[in-house]
Amino acid sequence: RMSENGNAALYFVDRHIAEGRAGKTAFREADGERRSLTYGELADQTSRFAGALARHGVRREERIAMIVRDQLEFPVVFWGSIKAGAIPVPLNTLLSASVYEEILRDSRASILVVSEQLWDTVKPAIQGNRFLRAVVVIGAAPEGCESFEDFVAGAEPMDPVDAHDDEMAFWLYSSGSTGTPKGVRHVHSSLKATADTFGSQVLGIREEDVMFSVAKMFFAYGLGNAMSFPMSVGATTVIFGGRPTPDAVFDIMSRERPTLFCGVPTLYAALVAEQARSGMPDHCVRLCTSAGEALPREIGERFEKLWGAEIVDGVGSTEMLHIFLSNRPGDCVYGTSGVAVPGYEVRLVDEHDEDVGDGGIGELLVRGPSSADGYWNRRHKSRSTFEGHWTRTGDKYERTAQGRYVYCGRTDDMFKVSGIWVSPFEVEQALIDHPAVLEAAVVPWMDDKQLEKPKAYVVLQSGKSVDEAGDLKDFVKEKIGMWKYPRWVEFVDELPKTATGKIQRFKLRQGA
Ligand code: 3SK
Repeated sequence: RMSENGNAALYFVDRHIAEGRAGKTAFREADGERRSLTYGELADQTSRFAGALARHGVRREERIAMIVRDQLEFPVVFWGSIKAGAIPVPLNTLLSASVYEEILRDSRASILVVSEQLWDTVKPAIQGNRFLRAVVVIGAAPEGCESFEDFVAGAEPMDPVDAHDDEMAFWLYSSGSTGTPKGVRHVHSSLKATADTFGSQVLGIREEDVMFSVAKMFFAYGLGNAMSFPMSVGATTVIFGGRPTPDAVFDIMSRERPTLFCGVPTLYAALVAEQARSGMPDHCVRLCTSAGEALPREIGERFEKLWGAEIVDGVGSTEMLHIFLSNRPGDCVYGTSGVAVPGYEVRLVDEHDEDVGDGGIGELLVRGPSSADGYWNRRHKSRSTFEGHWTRTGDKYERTAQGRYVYCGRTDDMFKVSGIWVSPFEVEQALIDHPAVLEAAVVPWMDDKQLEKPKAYVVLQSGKSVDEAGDLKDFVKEKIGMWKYPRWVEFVDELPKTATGKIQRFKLRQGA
């Protein structure tokens, strides 16, 4: 488009003033001082933050790194940067100093905004960084930093700069399930594209909704759930900066009364287990979503029975910004990832890029309006991931005769036993069906003949035990077949996971 301003902040923030929502609560905190922010205050504070960036000499396309917990300043910094034409780069708040150091160097951010609670971790990461011109701390500013309050004090409000729909708006760093983080570059129109597709046509989000997402806003799943979807319709988001334990979630359900809840499979499993101990919370959730990894059928079914609300399980990626394959409210088949979200197309291909028919397993490719523009400074990886309009997901799927997609694992997690492909995910599902098992991860393990066989790492439900590992082996043999059962079972307290809940199987593999 040539004439209209495509700056995403106009649609998500300033439009609400013209539409009479200045007094409506956009965000309210469920912890700390329990502050809240109306759409009017958000419009004003984001304009002032944009003005503060300009006053500090920040130019268009400069990166604003954010190591910010879920708190009111998150949307202010994110949208304020977009208004200024700068590029907000929200980072996972759980990373180590060495990873922050690498990302800050890679992104060449000129401003870093940090929550005070994270300062001790971040401090060593900025020593020797030549690109940063200011470090802004939300809270009390340590020496050499500026407080957020001082940074914005007296700044002239700035209107959203003219931007093209296809212009870079923000980056997210994706670590995938392995490897070093890559900057994923997204454009202004992508946020609206995900709100118009998954947000509106699957979730059916509306102005009266109150959203609560346990996935934090630095993560693409949380960014859509807690920011762009509710802001696309003028709804309210409950923000929680702490760790979403089942206790904390139960408390928020009854105190804050969310109508939409976005979780991840591990949490749903823990909520079901918690419910058995402490009863049901008083809640008014009408619909839940799950992503990050496939939701085990058993957990979905048990949760829905207890809570009276469906979990719409779907799959998305940082590269596609949000969910592109999903179940639908009123048509959830647990154990599947559903079908393509309206506006997206998916294909399954074999190792020669030939289409795979129903019942076969292939890599999932997706095309749709929110795909990233590419990775920052990773030309090779960009070319092998974004192939024309299609994006490779690295996930293996099977399409059933009913046209639904069933997750089979990552392309690099699959392995062969006696010449037959085994999906670790299928073995994990079988293990999770055992009443004593909370979670499981399966990886290939070399036997004494140097042949690969499945090995399982198992977390038991609290207070439960199995007589011995042999019980589980027999259980799996009976459920899914002789060659797939885990030849070794190791009981562990927890599984290694990414911040977004994906099991890091590579950490469990031999020699990893
Ligand atoms: O992991 C997912 O399924 C996901 C969903 C939405 C956005 C981002 C991701 C990685």
